Amino acid sequence: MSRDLLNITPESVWLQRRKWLQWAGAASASGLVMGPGALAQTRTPQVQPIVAMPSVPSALAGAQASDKVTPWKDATTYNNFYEFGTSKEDPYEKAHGLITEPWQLRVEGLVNKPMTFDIDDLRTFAPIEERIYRLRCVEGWSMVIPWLGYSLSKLLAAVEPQGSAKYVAFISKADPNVMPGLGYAGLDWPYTEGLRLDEAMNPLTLLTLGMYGKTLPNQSGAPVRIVVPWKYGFKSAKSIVTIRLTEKQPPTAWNATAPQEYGFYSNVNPDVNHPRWSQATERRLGEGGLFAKRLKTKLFNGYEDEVGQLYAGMDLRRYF
Ligand SMILES: Nc1nc2c(c(=O)[nH]1)N[C@H]1C(S)=C(S)[C@@H](COP(=O)(O)O)O[C@H]1N2
Ligand SMILES: [Mo]
Repeated sequence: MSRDLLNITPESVWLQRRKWLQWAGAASASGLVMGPGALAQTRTPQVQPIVAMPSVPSALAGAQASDKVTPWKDATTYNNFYEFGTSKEDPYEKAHGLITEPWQLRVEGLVNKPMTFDIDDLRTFAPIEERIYRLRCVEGWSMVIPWLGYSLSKLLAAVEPQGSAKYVAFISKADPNVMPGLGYAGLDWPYTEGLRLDEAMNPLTLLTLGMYGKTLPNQSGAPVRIVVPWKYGFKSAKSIVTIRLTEKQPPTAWNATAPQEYGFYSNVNPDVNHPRWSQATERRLGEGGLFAKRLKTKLFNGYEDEVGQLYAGMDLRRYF
């Protein structure tokens, strides 16, 4: 683990910005999506380019997954993003119309310095790290994804949370013109999620700007999402436009829809079953299909060393 990555110097931010501009410049000058390993997407004219992103090694090496990284194709064609419909291939097939540039993220609420970030500012706010995290969906499947981003705590520190701030709400984009799921997918829109402030400040909570060395594809929550690796996947809100610090626990989309099935905490826990199915095991996408041996699900998705202390003394059955 490299200590100096924890101290962001203005120089490293500057270097990051310069590298980013080089990549972005190369991409737009050629009229194609370029850069090492970049995928050229050609489905429709309004497709957002997936541009290679520079990154530095993660300071959180201890939290990196030892598991095999899920193939890109599995991670980007089997998704939950109900704004685009409820079947797994809907996001891949229908999210192309989402316009991700320009994009602004507003950070507001109980803070001394509310701020609005353009997506380019977010990409250069702090050095971008690659973090290989497991993501476990409450439905019983999981993936291992090399995300790109930096700890949300860095952004939250900049807006200076007030003493009364106890929770952080995340609000996703809701645009009926490009999101067919808003009409029928059964949740209250916009999609909302939330964390306790100390959970949001935990270094594992990732403000995520890319994956597999590139900017996020639309179906994965472009251009900016949250990833909370020790909680069920629905806590990791996609395509967010607002982060709001609050005193009271904020309402969240799944909890509001079915509170007896989806708690506010939703920590991955093999000992607390969903009322309609067991959470003891999971299927890893891309590994042997439906007949592959299921893996044992781990408490806090295997991140107990990093986050267990957040829940010391709490009854995890009551606060599921
Ligand atoms: N805005 C929004 N965010 C969302 C969802 C959604 O429907 N809308 N689905 C969640 C669920 S249930 C999961 S499992 C993860 C899936 O992330 P992935 O498709 O990148 O694997 O996104 C989460 N974030
Ligand atoms: Mo999920």
